[in-house]
Amino acid sequence: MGPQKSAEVSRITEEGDMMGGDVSGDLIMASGEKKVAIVGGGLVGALNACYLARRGVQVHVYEYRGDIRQMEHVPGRSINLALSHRGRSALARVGLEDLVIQQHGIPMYGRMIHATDGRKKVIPYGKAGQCIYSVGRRYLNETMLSEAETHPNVHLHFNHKLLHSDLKTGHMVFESNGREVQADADLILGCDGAYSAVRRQMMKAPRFNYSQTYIPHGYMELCIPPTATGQFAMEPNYLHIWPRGEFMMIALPNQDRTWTVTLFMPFAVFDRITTPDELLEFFRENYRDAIPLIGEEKLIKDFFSNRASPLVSVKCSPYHSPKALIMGDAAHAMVPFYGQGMNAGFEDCLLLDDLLTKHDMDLERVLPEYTEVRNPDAEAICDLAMYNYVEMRHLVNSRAFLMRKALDSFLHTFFPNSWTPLYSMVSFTRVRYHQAIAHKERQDKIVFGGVMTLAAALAAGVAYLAQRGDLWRSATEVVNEQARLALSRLGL
Ligand code: FAD
Ligand code: EGU
Repeated sequence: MGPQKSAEVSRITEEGDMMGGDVSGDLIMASGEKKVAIVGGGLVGALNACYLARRGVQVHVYEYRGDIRQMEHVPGRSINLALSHRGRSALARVGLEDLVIQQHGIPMYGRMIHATDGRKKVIPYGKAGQCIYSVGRRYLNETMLSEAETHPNVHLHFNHKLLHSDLKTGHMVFESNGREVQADADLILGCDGAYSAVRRQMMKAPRFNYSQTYIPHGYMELCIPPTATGQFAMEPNYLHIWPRGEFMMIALPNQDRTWTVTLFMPFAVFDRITTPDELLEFFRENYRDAIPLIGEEKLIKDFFSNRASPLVSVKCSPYHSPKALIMGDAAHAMVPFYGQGMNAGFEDCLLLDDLLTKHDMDLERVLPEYTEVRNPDAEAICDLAMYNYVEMRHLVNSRAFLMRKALDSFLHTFFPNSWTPLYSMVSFTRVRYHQAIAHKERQDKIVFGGVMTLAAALAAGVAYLAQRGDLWRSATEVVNEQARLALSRLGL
């Protein structure tokens, strides 16, 4: 809060009536008069609004930013995202899957790997036709906000920044256009992202677990424009990857035939590139084929007018307080190396919806069960994403790693029903993340067992041959001995 506000703080209460009065512990939201406050109108907050709208409760979304539907440029993170099965399932339940995918999704049927020498190789995601979708963050967010707004019980409050909250009573204080605004709710859904203000409040409660890790890598978004004839400058239906060990670049297609290219590298490397010549030198060495696609001038302009953004991973528990629940990045921010942050956040909405139905809106049952069920899976996908961040550096040089990957897809093509690679379980099923890890560990044992069996068989074979060699030798010796004996008996 700015210091100038203290003198003239205007305290207004929105919506007149305060539904947060019943601190008595009656948290069954059966009536349509109950109020749910969603803090954050980003991807997860907007989807949650669509879900809650259908339950007839009063839904109030408080978003820090202005209405992105009225903005020319939306500042902030990643322009497009990979939408896969979990996210699609969550959109489907509120009737948005087809709209998002058919109108604005660009299918990606596999990865296209760009080698340093410019050679390209496709590795499909799965069986023919299996794909993930590149969708625009802004389009997705706007679509969900507009769907939510079609329900008369949904109220969107833009330019509202949560400053303080009491998660026992449901009381909230916002800053809006320089004024302080108060509100109350029966339930606060903290969907306010990786730097969540609702979570910050939860951290003040005893026995709240929290850990965060910033990785040494940052990311910067660049852009590949359409060709002179207005076409995609690369094969559009793939996720393009330039794996380079310590660095990596990834590109997803946009609706307007541009590409959003995301450069991941250690901040230390970003810092070492200080002049246009150093930048071009770096690109010539590592991403030569991308230079003409981006354009030298544009590359220089965009790189030096941008700055690298940090990547944080957050784990915490529990996700609930008496009258609050954190969801999406607020509960489980992860590094983006599995393309699952939004997908996991959307799946959160599915789970909450399931539990609200199961317990007939009884929050005293819903909230603890939500934490209990979701926490192992959220931490599992945070771990998987972090593991992949480490693993991806071996993508270029480790032969054993590449062979393991090849074996995985080989087994998947021949035993599609019993052999599923981890990425496939993560992106193409709703197998619980923690179970996907367990499944992978079982398969690793089988592969390890298989390799060991093969090695053992090989060793046995060699030993056998060696032994046969010995036998042969001893047999020859025996024969010779017998021959000598026989000859001596004959007196020769
Ligand atoms: P956010 O999208 O961050 O939304 C939070 C909202 O809360 C914002 O609108 C913010 O303005 C608002 N807010 C914050 N504080 C306050 C406050 N105090 N008061 C009121 N409002 C507030 N995920 C995928 O599934 N696939 C991908 O391909 C993918 N790629 C990614 C690439 C990169 C480089 C990054 C960084 C992430 C990627 N993700 C991807 C992850 C994805 O972006 C996030 O998981 C997703 O945006 C989380 O949604 P959210 O609604 O929880 O948080
Ligand atoms: C990273 C940044 C390719 C968008 C992991 C694959 C990602 C995305 C992969 C970003 C990679 C890495 C998978 C999907 C997806 C791959 C996946 C990663 C979308 C193991 C905009 N990852 N991402 N794995 O398989 O399962 O294609 O920023 F480069 S989608 Cl790091 Cl499936």
